[in-house]
Amino acid sequence: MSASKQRSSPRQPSQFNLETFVASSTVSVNAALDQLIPSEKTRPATIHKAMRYSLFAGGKRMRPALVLAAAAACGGRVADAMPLACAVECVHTYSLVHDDLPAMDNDDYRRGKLTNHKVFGEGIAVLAGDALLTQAFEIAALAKSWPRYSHRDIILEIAKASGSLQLIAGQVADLEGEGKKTSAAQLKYIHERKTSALLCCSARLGGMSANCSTAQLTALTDFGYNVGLAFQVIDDILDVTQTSEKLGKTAGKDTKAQKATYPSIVGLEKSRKIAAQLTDKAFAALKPFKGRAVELEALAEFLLKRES
Ligand code: GRG
Repeated sequence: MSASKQRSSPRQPSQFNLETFVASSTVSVNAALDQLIPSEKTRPATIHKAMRYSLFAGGKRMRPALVLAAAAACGGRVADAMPLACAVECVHTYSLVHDDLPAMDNDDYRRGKLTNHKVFGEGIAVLAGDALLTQAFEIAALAKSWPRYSHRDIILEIAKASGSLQLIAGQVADLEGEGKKTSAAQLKYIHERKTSALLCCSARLGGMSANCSTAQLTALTDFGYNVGLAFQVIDDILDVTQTSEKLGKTAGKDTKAQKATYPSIVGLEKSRKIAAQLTDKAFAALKPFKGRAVELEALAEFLLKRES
């Protein structure tokens, strides 16, 4: 059966409820993050307030959900995956805090709230981002080890996804491309790094936390890459089709900043088609799990259909 056929077949509601999975994983991730991040009263209080402000601003927690879903697909335990789910959310939140700075995207709203620098000032926002990134590595370093994957493997995984060849590379290309003519290939390069790398890393970390086999890790990489790219294509579409209220951030910013996006290069309809095709590929990648990756399948479908 083709992946698109699989996707269009209705799922039994009793089989798996994604809403319940995401809601309960969000509650557990929030509780774990609350334990892991120094309290607002810990000196210097300002930095911990700023870190917590953005971390608990109401993000969708999609990367942690991916970590936990990938762990579940590999038969892992939530407790073993949780530190890594928290680590990726710290990296993600750092990237948003820095991306919103006047020197980058210069945005006033994120997750429906004023951006970090609007509340704490630019200096503290830079430091809050730095501290969140550093916190991710501390969390991973303090996590318990796994037989097949060492702390070195885990730390490398996070470092590579957030480093100058992936997340930062995507941001650099994005900054340098503003106002210039961008080809579809260049745009794919940006999206692969700026967005897909951390989503792919999330899926891989979930598998690694469950001591997954090499074949499972390959499947999760393929899944994460395609879901990650689809995520950004959808993000581009939402930027031009949704309101700021719905998105919790300024809508239409990409067009205003003359940023290349999938809709601006290939149009809205083709963009939707590309996102669906990437989701099909993500589904196909899950074949080795023989139907046991229900959480990942449901997440991929949800991400394709999301409206914010
Ligand atoms: C500053 C190093 C550095 C990198 C910035 C993440 C990023 C790169 C820029 C933010 C803007 C953007 C469009 C990023 C692409 C990834 C993306 C769509 C982020 C938003 O993720 P969501 O929708 O956000 O999961 P929430 O708030 O729900 O967590």
